Amino acid sequence: MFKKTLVTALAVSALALSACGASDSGSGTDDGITMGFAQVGAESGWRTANTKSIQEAAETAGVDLKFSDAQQKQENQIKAIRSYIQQKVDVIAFSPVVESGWDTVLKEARDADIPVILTDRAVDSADTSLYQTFLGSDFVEEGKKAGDWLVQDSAATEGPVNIVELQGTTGAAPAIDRKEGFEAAITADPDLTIVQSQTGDFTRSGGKQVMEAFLKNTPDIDVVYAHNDDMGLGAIEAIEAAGKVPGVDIKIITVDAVKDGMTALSEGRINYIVECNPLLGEQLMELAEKVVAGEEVPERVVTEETAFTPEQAKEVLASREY
Ligand code: GYE
Repeated sequence: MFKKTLVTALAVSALALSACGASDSGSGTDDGITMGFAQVGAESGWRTANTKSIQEAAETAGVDLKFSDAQQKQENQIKAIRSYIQQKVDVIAFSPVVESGWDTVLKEARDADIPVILTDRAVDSADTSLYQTFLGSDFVEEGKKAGDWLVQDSAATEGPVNIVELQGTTGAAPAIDRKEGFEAAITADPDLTIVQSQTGDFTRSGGKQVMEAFLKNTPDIDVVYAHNDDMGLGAIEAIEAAGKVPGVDIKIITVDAVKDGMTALSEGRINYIVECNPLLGEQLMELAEKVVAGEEVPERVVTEETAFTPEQAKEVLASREY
């Protein structure tokens, strides 16, 4: 805690210096802060909604946002963060594409007295003083909710239930944690087995391709567990092309609850969706302003989420924002 306060105190003096620099160069607003945001990419409906939320919230809060899209490559994110350090932004926020390999660049930010906020995805750095706070979902809990639903849904079924898993990006926190939570939950029923598990990189085309291969090489698939809606939607295309009925012949569980996913759920083509909230913009701007002002912030801010059945999807679909 003390360390964090010290770091932010230093950041405030850096702000005073960089504010002079900013007015000299004519960039930035007079009293607003400058944020460098290194986004993962544009891989999914979730990501599109997340980017929009961050851009809109920055505008509302008067935050001068420098935004970059890393196209799901860690090296691009590291480059973006280094350029924000060079530009002497007031705060850096980013959603790390994978968990590992951030210590060097985070130390560079700390040496430059620029505070860092993690949003959406976590890093696995042992030194948690490298960032001020982490705003995002509990992905283990999401995986657990998905598994708990399947345990309940399969309770009446006799015999083995063969699950294929479409994992998110290899090494990404939501892929690691959603797998872990799901696996823990399904141990409650020994009939439930993951018979295949591969990454579809959180994209629709990735989900489709991997599902096509699963359908060819794996007999008797009962359930698809996809780490996001987009991969589940890709799997639906593959299942239909193979002459099977998604949601009936093969049950589908996904995570996110974006509009396309919720539409498929309301039609019974997906059976259950665990919600993951992408609308993090407003909370991020609030945290950024506090961090730059040297105020204390919680080390972890967890997003509140629910889950949906087809009936519930029908009720909320019309009012779904994203
Ligand atoms: O579930 C997926 C996206 O990190 C929570 O990334 C996010 C995940 C989200 O590509 O759709």
